[in-house]
Amino acid sequence: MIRTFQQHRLRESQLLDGLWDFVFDKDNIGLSEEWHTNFPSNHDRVPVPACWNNELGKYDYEGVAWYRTWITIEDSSHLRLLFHAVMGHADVYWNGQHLGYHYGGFTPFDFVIPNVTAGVHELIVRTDSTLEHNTLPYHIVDWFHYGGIIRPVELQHLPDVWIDGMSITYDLTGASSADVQIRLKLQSLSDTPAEVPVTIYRNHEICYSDSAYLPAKGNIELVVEQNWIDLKRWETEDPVLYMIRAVVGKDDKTDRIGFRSVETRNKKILLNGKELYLQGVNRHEEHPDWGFSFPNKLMTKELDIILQMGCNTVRGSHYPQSEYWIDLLDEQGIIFWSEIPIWGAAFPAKETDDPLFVERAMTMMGEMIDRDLHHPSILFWSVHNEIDTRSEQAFELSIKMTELVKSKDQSRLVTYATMHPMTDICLGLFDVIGINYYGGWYFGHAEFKDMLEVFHERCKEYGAENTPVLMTEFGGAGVYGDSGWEPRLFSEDYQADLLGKSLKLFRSDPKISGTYVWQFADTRAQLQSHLPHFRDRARSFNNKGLVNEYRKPKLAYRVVKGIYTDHRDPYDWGSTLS
Ligand code: ADA
Repeated sequence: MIRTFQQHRLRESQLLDGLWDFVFDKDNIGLSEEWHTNFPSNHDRVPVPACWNNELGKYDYEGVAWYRTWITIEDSSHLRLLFHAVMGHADVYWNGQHLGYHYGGFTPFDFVIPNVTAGVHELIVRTDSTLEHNTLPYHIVDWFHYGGIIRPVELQHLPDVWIDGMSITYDLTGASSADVQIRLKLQSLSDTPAEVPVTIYRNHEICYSDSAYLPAKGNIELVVEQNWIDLKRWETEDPVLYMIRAVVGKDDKTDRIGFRSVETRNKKILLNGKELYLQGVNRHEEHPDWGFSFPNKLMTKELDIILQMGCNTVRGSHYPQSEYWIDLLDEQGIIFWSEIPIWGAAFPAKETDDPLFVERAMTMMGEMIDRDLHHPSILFWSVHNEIDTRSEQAFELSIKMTELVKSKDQSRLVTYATMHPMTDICLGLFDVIGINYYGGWYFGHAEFKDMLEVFHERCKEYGAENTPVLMTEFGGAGVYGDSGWEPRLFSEDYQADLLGKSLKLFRSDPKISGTYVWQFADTRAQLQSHLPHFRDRARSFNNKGLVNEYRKPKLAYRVVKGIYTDHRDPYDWGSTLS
């Protein structure tokens, strides 16, 4: 399942899961016509959705690969192919005809094919996972960037008039009331004009009923505005959700929303007017056996482990995560930080304004917001991580990105994570500032205090004295199972000790509103033979996880849990500092 609930009851939809024909194209010689008529006979078969790098013999391949499958259609109909995520460059061919191209990795794209005849049809997808200086992420990056069709491909049968989009926004007008705007994008594939009934349900009760007129092969936007009363807010301890279902002629679509406000005041983040202290972890959606194709079943267990640790928030580092995962967070009242893969520790300022890179970044950001607009758990849209925010180029990019976000969604906070807290020139541009700092790992632990002092002063200089601050990354590596009596670097003991000390320090600073430990689980790192940048990644993993890659707890997990489940006021920690 893509979501934790059913999105269509009338629209027929099928997941194209299974084994697809597959071949690497190492020299990039493939031509569409050739592969259509003559797909190499020595091809392999791989599962979809999946990452090829999790299959034997394909561990380290980055580059072009071709996929093919066959689709049998019983009765002529209009089809919609919805790709939930394909890594990197994707070209899609239907019976040899190029349907289109998408660049990205974690966001969906679709194609509508009208009047498909009954019979067997060929679907070919060319993918290219190559990372370069203007891809997202940049080619030097501290995680393994798997290739493939990583999330499901959905085949939908569309009626003549179909719902191309439903967006729901609201303005709260009181504690339990809101002005709600529902926008339906309707498309007609018919040669004749059509009048169709439109019904909208809120939790199974009809709240709107009328009809809509669509010109032949045309589209319209239907806007329904209503005042809703007796609403319950989405709160972390009581995350009330509302199902909204539109039925238009023979088509339908269901989505889910929650009502809540978020704002900042005097360095605090307020949810429904109440101050939040955030206790979180950074989560890569990655596993040694599934790569980025993280199975739903494991997500529920992962969330249970995170909840048991006392977290009330997760940062989706460093790319748009599965809709299923965000649905689980909506249901559990867990706050989510969502971002796109602009990962910059090694990303030079001069590359940040490459027009193609900027265009790709803006597109991915826009697609992420469009996809996830309705999730109440998302409070933060983050536009970049650790780029050179001392530079003019990063300043310009930040302005472009924040403007884009605000033009699409004003109901959330715009943020980023800086690795230059003492020299950053972008501090004044955001609603919330995230700091990534590795005191006790890449430099001494004592440097945290000095850094925070300088940073707080600098915030005043940049007009950010009231901007909330989150420690978005800190930590150190601990290799699972390596424990002893002495806190050696890379031992579980060192990592646990470092995280305990760091959390206590941050909780004694009233100007910090929360923490995200780097990181929840160990993650596969880039191949060291391939990129020499991450030579300290023992086992070819980033070992800073609280649990290992198979989600087994390290000592640090128990230490963080002890702090996150302590019911004292988070700021009342000064006396416990050692
Ligand atoms: C950075 C980065 C993370 C990770 C971390 C580390 O802050 O954002 O993705 O690479 O450093 O482990 O050094």
